[in-house]
Amino acid sequence: MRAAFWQLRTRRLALGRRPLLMGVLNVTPDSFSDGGQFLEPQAAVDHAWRLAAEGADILDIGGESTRPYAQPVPAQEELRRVMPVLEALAGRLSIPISIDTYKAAVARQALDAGAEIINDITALRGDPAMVPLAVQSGAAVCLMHMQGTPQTMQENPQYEDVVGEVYEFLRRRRDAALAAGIPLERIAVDPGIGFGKQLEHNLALLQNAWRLHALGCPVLVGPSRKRFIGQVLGDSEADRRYGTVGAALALARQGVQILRVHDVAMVRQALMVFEAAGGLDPIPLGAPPAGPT
Ligand code: HH2
Repeated sequence: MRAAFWQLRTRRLALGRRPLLMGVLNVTPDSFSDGGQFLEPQAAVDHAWRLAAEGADILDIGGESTRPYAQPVPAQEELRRVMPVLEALAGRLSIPISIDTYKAAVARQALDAGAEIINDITALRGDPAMVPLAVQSGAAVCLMHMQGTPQTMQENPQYEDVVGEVYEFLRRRRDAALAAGIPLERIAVDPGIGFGKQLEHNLALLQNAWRLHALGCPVLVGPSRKRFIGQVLGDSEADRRYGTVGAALALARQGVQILRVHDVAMVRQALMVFEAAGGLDPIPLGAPPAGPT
């Protein structure tokens, strides 16, 4: 059931026991945790190299913040932000590049410049030209769940059964992608932590991420530095990198194949030690310690 690889445009990513890391590069003035830090193309390019050196397996480049209440950015502006960075990296960086956009005009130019993955927070619903582009280009796609839009999603989001509803949504979006001609092996699914969810919804999705393996696609989750961490701690000012590590370990234990994170070195170190210390092994609860009989 658990997908063992993700087919990208020109290569295949093997998905083992330990999750791969998708490093986040936000070329925006207003992203919630790192807005403005990498708006200068050279700062963004430098950060991309740093993420790769820290062990990122994928680089996810975005030119529009989708934090709650963020205003949409015209495609021209998004392109102006991301293309110089993509052009400086493509063909040089050895790890595959993903473009975090729901606009086909942005994805098209990014793919032309060498990107391999369309990371679409609208699960290919945001722009009618996105599905044909994904089919024709052979790009891999990440389909993410969101209730509402970034402008409305945090206005009292409601679910009867958040895990079941997110699963059903991703199943329907997967089936729509398949029907349009995107092969299963190119599709990843993502429960969309923080996108139209309250604390209880985010926690239920984190606890039940393993259920998404039944969709037959790699599972990608983005808990990095998100608000639920401060809510768990009861401290909105806390340094959320540590909580991100906690979420990453919980997701690794459930076999989640890809984690989208800002702090690649920190999460990678935690995952490597977690694996070495048996954190990914089944726990033989109740078994007596081995010893002389
Ligand atoms: N989260 C964000 C953006 N893109 N893509 C996927 N597939 N999954 C996510 O959870 C996800 C995502 C939001 O985080 P960030 O990019 O750091 O912030 P902003 O949208 O403010 O740029």
